[in-house]
Amino acid sequence: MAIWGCILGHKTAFITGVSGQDGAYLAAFLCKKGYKVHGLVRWDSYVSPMDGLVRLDALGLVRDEVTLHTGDLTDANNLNLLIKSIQPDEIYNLAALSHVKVSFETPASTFDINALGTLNILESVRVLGMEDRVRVYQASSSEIFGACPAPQNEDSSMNPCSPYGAAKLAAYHLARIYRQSYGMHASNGILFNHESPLRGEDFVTHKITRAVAEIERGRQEPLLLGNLDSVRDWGDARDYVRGMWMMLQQDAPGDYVLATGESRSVRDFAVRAFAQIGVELVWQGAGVDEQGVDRETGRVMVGVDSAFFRPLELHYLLGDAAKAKEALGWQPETSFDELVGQMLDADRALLDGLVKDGSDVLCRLAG
Ligand code: G4F
Repeated sequence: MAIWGCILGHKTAFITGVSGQDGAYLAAFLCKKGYKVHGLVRWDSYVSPMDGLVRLDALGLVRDEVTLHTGDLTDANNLNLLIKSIQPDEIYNLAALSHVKVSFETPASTFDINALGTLNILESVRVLGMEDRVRVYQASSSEIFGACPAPQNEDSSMNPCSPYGAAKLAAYHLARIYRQSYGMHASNGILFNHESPLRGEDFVTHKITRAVAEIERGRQEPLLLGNLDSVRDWGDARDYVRGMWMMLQQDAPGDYVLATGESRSVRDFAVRAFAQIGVELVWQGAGVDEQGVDRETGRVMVGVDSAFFRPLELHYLLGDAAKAKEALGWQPETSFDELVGQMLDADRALLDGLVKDGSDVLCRLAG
């Protein structure tokens, strides 16, 4: 019989990818719940400020409360030893190469980390004989749906359009196979895009809010984007980490879509962000010559650069999270406008030097 005897507040969680947006928010969330949190970080997280531990720092005490372990998802032996010594009740596998465009440039390492890395976690739990006592959350992605017509839910067909999506689909199936073969409590969270002030600036939402804050402060160059017509279902990362936890509190494992059920184009996102600094964008031209212009002054604020196009684009994502709402009682709490406003405010505060590294603002926003 499974040993779920830990009193809530004394559970131990192991988070891979703890230095990323979701990892940092999840660590903060679990610490607040009284969990003992261990996190896996790559060695270079300690030396590179951009990819490093800034997010944990930004969430205040989290970094002190989290026990960090150096490791790598592709090193099975390392994972084995860590899981054996940590003896987690819950494992959240969030580590991944998460940038879809980059996955076209580094498809092999994307597969190593996103697919083989997941297999290494599942195998560690199995060979250690811990399948009855450990619950595993696998960070799946709406990218697995690819070209499937919207809205997408757990029963939709899966036709990924990128090496990233294909690797995430392999990982999704592995979690299901280990669940069915070995009775493992392994759940897939099929998350649609989720953003926050901690989002990396190479993702389109933060790239936009950062540029808008800079333009508000005198930057002259326009913001250059790729496909303006891409449609995404953008939610708030803080809502989504709560959903991850909820999945692992269920008696039985399962697969759940987390999404807002609202979709907007990249163009819409830019319009909304510029509106917050009093700029009304109007669009002129087409294709790579399209420009977003300030209606009042005629100044070009947004341009298109084909360098940001992908070899194959996933055009339309819109999630149907009815199952998560029904079975988990989960629902998103932050509206789209609040999300855009919070991201912009965090960028403003950082640029104004009100905070050294955004910590104060980010801390307030950690929720
Ligand atoms: O912000 P993005 O890079 O996110 P993308 O590719 O949708 O992936 C994110 O969400 C997935 C969940 O669906 C996660 F699994 C994944 O790990 C990641 O978190 O791009 C969003 C859209 C794309 O269609 C892209 O082509 O924005 C378009 N876009 C237009 N201009 C751009 C840009 N994307 C980026 N990154 N940079 C641009 O300049």
